[in-house]
Amino acid sequence: MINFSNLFKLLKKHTNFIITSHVNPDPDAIGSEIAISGILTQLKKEFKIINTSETPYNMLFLDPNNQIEYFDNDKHQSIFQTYEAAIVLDLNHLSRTARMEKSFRKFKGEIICIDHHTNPENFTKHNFIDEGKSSTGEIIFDLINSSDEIKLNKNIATAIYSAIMTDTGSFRFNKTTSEVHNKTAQLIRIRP
Ligand SMILES: [Mn+2]
Repeated sequence: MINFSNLFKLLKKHTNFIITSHVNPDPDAIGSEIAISGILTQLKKEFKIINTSETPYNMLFLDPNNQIEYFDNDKHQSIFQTYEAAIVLDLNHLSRTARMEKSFRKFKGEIICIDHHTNPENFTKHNFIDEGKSSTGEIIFDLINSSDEIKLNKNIATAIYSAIMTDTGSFRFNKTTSEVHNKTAQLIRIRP
Protein backbone atom coordinates (compact mmCIF):
# COMPACT_ATOMS: atom_id res chain seq x y z
CA MET A 1 0.00 0.00 0.00
CA ILE A 2 1.26 3.44 -0.91
CA ASN A 3 1.36 6.04 1.87
CA PHE A 4 -0.26 8.93 0.01
CA SER A 5 0.08 11.34 2.90
CA ASN A 6 3.87 10.83 2.83
CA LEU A 7 3.89 11.35 -0.94
CA PHE A 8 1.81 14.50 -0.58
CA LYS A 9 4.17 15.81 2.11
CA LEU A 10 7.11 15.42 -0.28
CA LEU A 11 5.24 17.36 -2.97
CA LYS A 12 4.57 20.17 -0.51
CA LYS A 13 8.11 20.18 0.83
CA HIS A 14 9.92 21.26 -2.33
CA THR A 15 9.54 24.32 -4.54
CA ASN A 16 10.65 22.89 -7.88
CA PHE A 17 10.53 19.49 -9.55
CA ILE A 18 11.92 17.73 -12.59
CA ILE A 19 9.30 15.34 -13.96
CA THR A 20 10.24 12.46 -16.26
CA SER A 21 9.30 9.00 -17.43
CA HIS A 22 10.74 6.19 -19.52
CA VAL A 23 12.29 6.03 -22.98
CA ASN A 24 9.78 5.39 -25.79
CA PRO A 25 6.88 6.71 -23.74
CA ASP A 26 3.37 5.27 -23.80
CA PRO A 27 0.19 7.04 -22.67
CA ASP A 28 0.77 5.91 -19.07
CA ALA A 29 4.15 7.67 -19.12
CA ILE A 30 2.96 10.88 -20.81
CA GLY A 31 -0.43 10.89 -19.07
CA SER A 32 1.15 10.45 -15.63
CA GLU A 33 3.53 13.34 -16.31
CA ILE A 34 0.68 15.64 -17.32
CA ALA A 35 -1.44 14.54 -14.35
CA ILE A 36 1.33 15.08 -11.80
CA SER A 37 2.19 18.45 -13.37
CA GLY A 38 -1.49 19.40 -12.96
CA ILE A 39 -1.20 18.57 -9.27
CA LEU A 40 1.98 20.65 -8.93
CA THR A 41 0.28 23.57 -10.70
CA GLN A 42 -2.54 23.48 -8.15
CA LEU A 43 0.07 23.42 -5.37
CA LYS A 44 1.75 26.46 -7.01
CA LYS A 45 5.03 24.59 -7.52
CA GLU A 46 7.53 25.03 -10.33
CA PHE A 47 8.26 22.07 -12.58
CA LYS A 48 9.93 21.02 -15.81
CA ILE A 49 8.79 17.93 -17.68
CA ILE A 50 11.87 16.60 -19.46
CA ASN A 51 11.93 13.35 -21.46
CA THR A 52 14.66 11.37 -23.17
CA SER A 53 12.32 10.65 -26.10
CA GLU A 54 10.18 13.00 -28.13
CA THR A 55 6.44 12.71 -27.54
CA PRO A 56 4.91 10.48 -30.23
CA TYR A 57 2.54 12.51 -32.46
CA ASN A 58 -0.49 10.46 -31.41
CA MET A 59 0.05 11.45 -27.75
CA LEU A 60 0.56 15.19 -28.33
CA PHE A 61 -3.10 15.86 -27.41
CA LEU A 62 -2.24 14.83 -23.83
CA ASP A 63 0.11 17.84 -23.62
CA PRO A 64 -2.16 20.69 -24.83
CA ASN A 65 0.03 23.40 -23.28
CA ASN A 66 3.24 22.01 -24.83
CA GLN A 67 4.93 21.55 -21.48
CA ILE A 68 7.06 18.51 -22.31
CA GLU A 69 10.69 19.23 -23.24
CA TYR A 70 13.14 16.99 -25.07
CA PHE A 71 16.28 16.37 -23.00
CA ASP A 72 19.37 18.29 -24.04
CA ASN A 73 22.34 17.92 -21.71
CA ASP A 74 23.65 21.47 -22.25
CA LYS A 75 20.25 23.11 -22.05
CA HIS A 76 19.08 21.22 -18.94
CA GLN A 77 22.32 20.90 -16.97
CA SER A 78 21.57 23.88 -14.74
CA ILE A 79 18.13 22.46 -13.91
CA PHE A 80 19.70 19.20 -12.77
CA GLN A 81 22.20 21.17 -10.68
CA THR A 82 19.65 23.39 -8.98
CA TYR A 83 16.24 21.71 -8.73
CA GLU A 84 15.27 20.33 -5.33
CA ALA A 85 13.41 17.22 -6.39
CA ALA A 86 12.60 14.91 -9.28
CA ILE A 87 9.54 12.75 -9.87
CA VAL A 88 10.17 9.70 -12.03
CA LEU A 89 7.05 8.00 -13.28
CA ASP A 90 6.16 4.57 -14.63
CA LEU A 91 9.69 3.20 -14.25
CA ASN A 92 11.67 1.63 -11.43
CA HIS A 93 15.16 1.44 -12.99
CA LEU A 94 16.99 4.66 -13.80
CA SER A 95 18.39 3.02 -16.94
CA ARG A 96 14.86 3.43 -18.34
CA THR A 97 15.57 7.18 -18.58
CA ALA A 98 18.23 6.30 -21.19
CA ARG A 99 20.09 9.53 -22.17
CA MET A 100 19.11 11.14 -18.86
CA GLU A 101 20.40 8.36 -16.58
CA LYS A 102 23.77 10.01 -15.86
CA SER A 103 22.09 13.28 -14.90
CA PHE A 104 19.81 11.46 -12.46
CA ARG A 105 22.71 9.45 -10.95
CA LYS A 106 24.48 12.76 -10.21
CA PHE A 107 21.31 14.56 -9.08
CA LYS A 108 21.62 15.84 -5.50
CA GLY A 109 17.93 16.48 -4.91
CA GLU A 110 15.32 14.03 -3.68
CA ILE A 111 14.01 11.55 -6.23
CA ILE A 112 10.41 10.41 -5.90
CA CYS A 113 9.53 7.22 -7.76
CA ILE A 114 5.84 6.51 -8.55
CA ASP A 115 5.32 3.23 -10.37
CA HIS A 116 3.48 -0.07 -10.73
CA HIS A 117 6.18 -2.41 -12.08
CA THR A 118 7.84 -5.35 -10.27
CA ASN A 119 11.50 -5.70 -9.17
CA PRO A 120 12.47 -2.10 -8.42
CA GLU A 121 16.11 -1.03 -8.51
CA ASN A 122 15.52 1.04 -5.35
CA PHE A 123 17.56 3.99 -6.59
CA THR A 124 15.74 6.17 -4.04
CA LYS A 125 14.28 5.80 -0.56
CA HIS A 126 11.14 7.56 -1.78
CA ASN A 127 9.47 4.65 -3.53
CA PHE A 128 5.72 4.85 -4.07
CA ILE A 129 5.20 1.59 -5.90
CA ASP A 130 2.08 -0.59 -6.02
CA GLU A 131 2.36 -3.62 -8.28
CA GLY A 132 -1.34 -4.28 -7.79
CA LYS A 133 -2.36 -1.11 -9.61
CA SER A 134 -3.28 -1.14 -13.29
CA SER A 135 -1.11 1.82 -14.15
CA THR A 136 0.87 4.73 -12.79
CA GLY A 137 -2.06 6.91 -13.84
CA GLU A 138 -4.32 5.00 -11.47
CA ILE A 139 -1.89 5.66 -8.59
CA ILE A 140 -1.98 9.39 -9.37
CA PHE A 141 -5.78 9.23 -9.42
CA ASP A 142 -5.62 7.72 -5.91
CA LEU A 143 -3.23 10.46 -4.83
CA ILE A 144 -5.68 13.14 -6.02
CA ASN A 145 -8.57 11.37 -4.26
CA SER A 146 -6.58 11.19 -1.03
CA SER A 147 -6.35 14.98 -0.82
CA ASP A 148 -8.96 17.70 -0.41
CA GLU A 149 -6.60 20.26 -1.91
CA ILE A 150 -6.36 18.80 -5.41
CA LYS A 151 -9.22 18.81 -7.90
CA LEU A 152 -9.58 16.77 -11.05
CA ASN A 153 -9.86 18.91 -14.17
CA LYS A 154 -10.26 18.13 -17.87
CA ASN A 155 -6.52 17.91 -18.66
CA ILE A 156 -5.79 15.68 -15.68
CA ALA A 157 -8.83 13.49 -16.35
CA THR A 158 -7.94 13.02 -20.03
CA ALA A 159 -4.34 12.19 -19.09
CA ILE A 160 -5.28 9.63 -16.42
CA TYR A 161 -8.03 8.07 -18.54
CA SER A 162 -5.56 7.52 -21.40
CA ALA A 163 -3.00 6.07 -18.98
CA ILE A 164 -5.46 3.57 -17.50
CA MET A 165 -7.06 2.65 -20.82
CA THR A 166 -3.73 1.86 -22.47
CA ASP A 167 -2.14 -0.01 -19.56
CA THR A 168 -5.23 -2.19 -19.09
CA GLY A 169 -5.33 -3.07 -22.81
CA SER A 170 -8.64 -1.22 -23.03
CA PHE A 171 -9.93 -2.74 -19.79
CA ARG A 172 -9.10 -6.36 -20.63
CA PHE A 173 -6.05 -7.20 -18.50
CA ASN A 174 -6.06 -8.82 -15.03
CA LYS A 175 -5.69 -5.66 -12.98
CA THR A 176 -8.90 -4.18 -14.47
CA THR A 177 -10.75 -4.35 -11.17
CA SER A 178 -14.17 -2.95 -10.34
CA GLU A 179 -12.30 -0.05 -8.67
CA VAL A 180 -10.61 0.70 -12.00
CA HIS A 181 -14.03 0.94 -13.67
CA ASN A 182 -15.29 3.17 -10.87
CA LYS A 183 -12.32 5.47 -11.26
CA THR A 184 -12.61 5.71 -15.04
CA ALA A 185 -16.34 6.44 -14.63
CA GLN A 186 -15.39 9.45 -12.48
CA LEU A 187 -12.90 10.56 -15.11
CA ILE A 188 -15.44 10.32 -17.94
CA ARG A 189 -17.81 12.57 -15.98
CA ILE A 190 -15.20 15.32 -15.95
CA ARG A 191 -14.35 15.16 -19.65
CA PRO A 192 -16.74 17.15 -21.87
MN1 LIG B 1 2.52 1.80 -16.83
